[in-house]
Amino acid sequence: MSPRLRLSAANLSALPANLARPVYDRSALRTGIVHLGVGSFHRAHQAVYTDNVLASGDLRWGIVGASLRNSDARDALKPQDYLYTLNLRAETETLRVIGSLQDILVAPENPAALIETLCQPSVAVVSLTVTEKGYHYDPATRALNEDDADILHDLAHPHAPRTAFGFIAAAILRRRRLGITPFTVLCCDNLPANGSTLHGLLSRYAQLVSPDLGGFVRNEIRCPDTMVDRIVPATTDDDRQHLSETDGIDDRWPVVAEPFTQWVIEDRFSGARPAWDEAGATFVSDVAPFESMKLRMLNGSHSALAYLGYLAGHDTVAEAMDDDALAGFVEGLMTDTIPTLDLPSNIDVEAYRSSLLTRFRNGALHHRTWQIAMDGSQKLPQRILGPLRERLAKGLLIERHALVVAGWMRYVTGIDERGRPIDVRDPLLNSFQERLHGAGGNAVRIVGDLLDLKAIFGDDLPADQRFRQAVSDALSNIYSLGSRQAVDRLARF
Ligand code: CS2
Repeated sequence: MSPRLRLSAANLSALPANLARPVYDRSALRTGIVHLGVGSFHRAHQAVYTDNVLASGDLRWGIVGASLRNSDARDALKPQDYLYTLNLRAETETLRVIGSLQDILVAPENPAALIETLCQPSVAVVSLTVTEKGYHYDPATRALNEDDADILHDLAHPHAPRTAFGFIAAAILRRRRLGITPFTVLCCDNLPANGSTLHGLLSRYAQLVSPDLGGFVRNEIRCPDTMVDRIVPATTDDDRQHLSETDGIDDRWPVVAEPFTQWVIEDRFSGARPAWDEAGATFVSDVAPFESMKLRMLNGSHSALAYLGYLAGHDTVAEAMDDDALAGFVEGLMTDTIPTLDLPSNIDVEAYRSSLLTRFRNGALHHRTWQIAMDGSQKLPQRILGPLRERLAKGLLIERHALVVAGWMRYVTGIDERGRPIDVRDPLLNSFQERLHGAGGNAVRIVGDLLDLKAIFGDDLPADQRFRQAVSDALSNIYSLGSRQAVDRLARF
């Protein structure tokens, strides 16, 4: 085995030959993109498309990342000059060092530095992967949560904000005063109609800063819609060790992902943009059909595998897919979802469904059901309740979607089927705990208590008797039969 090398700019040329690496002059990069939320997904997706653009010779698009919460990414990546390894795994494995990330700013340490970087005239795109909860909105109505402590903080402290909205609004205001052209704001999170949702929220936030800024954001700032896709499990110590032992590379934060990647972007930018289309992305005039197909088919199935799979004792998506009951259920759930979609033209939806099943079976990825189960209150509305509403309106059966809702309810009770605690992570956790106090395993009571959460279910679903009944029956089955048996009954019908 070759001696171990610490990943860094100085060591790039000494890396093993099987590793692809940046072929461009990183010291000549300009900063064209500021990205908020430099987690693993961004580093396995947009940063890779951008690395391809840089490799084609257009050096205007270096990325400065910003962490809005903690310094972990900066601390891990700074000593290695922000280089990291992308490890794509399926039957085989490929390794590539990505060079598009130039710097990471830690916003809480120095908010002014982030605002200043956002105001550099070379910055034409501000992109975001801050996860669903980073939008501080009500998923059922898509309205800004104006009572949210962080939003109130930012309105009171515009020069030292905490949220993406606070930073972006401060930069838009300052650029406007300085006569610098506005940037495009690009949402890369799994929100429904993600660009227009972001545009509505940002406009509302700006309106609360001042009516003048509100009008400017509404009329002048563009937020194209995007559909982003690549399965990227959280990096583990085993992944680091594997890279070190197998390839001799010490990388403090490699990213492990599946080979598949897709990015569909609405071509509606204010100024210049990277030629991501020449780097594998697709530009279209309407992203909506791609986005709802992906959110409902892929992410909806993921959430089903997460709650029902976790309860059935499966640690990863691939393990859950090895269980015939769950695999059959998810296939059926997708069959039920298809009639709710307004499909992109030229899409073979059956082929799309079987490609998703194959991707979920990728045993080389350790994608934990617990990871996907996180923040369910922010995910269920677009993934499961959207298609469920449409099936209700069409008079179609809703049993499978209702079982996913019941699985989520069972999961957020915080105790698994063997009586062990579940580490539930969700911004509404306190609300769940208050509501469920003393509910025990009483399915009707749990359903009643949780359906009152209007931010998730809106006003319509709790008032719908078919929905209420289907979820109560499904939860009773989970309690009486166990989730695996409850799933098995609906796997194929
Ligand atoms: C997953 C997504 O964690 C989750 O909620 O469903 O991160 C999923 O892996 C990606 O959207 C795939 O593109």
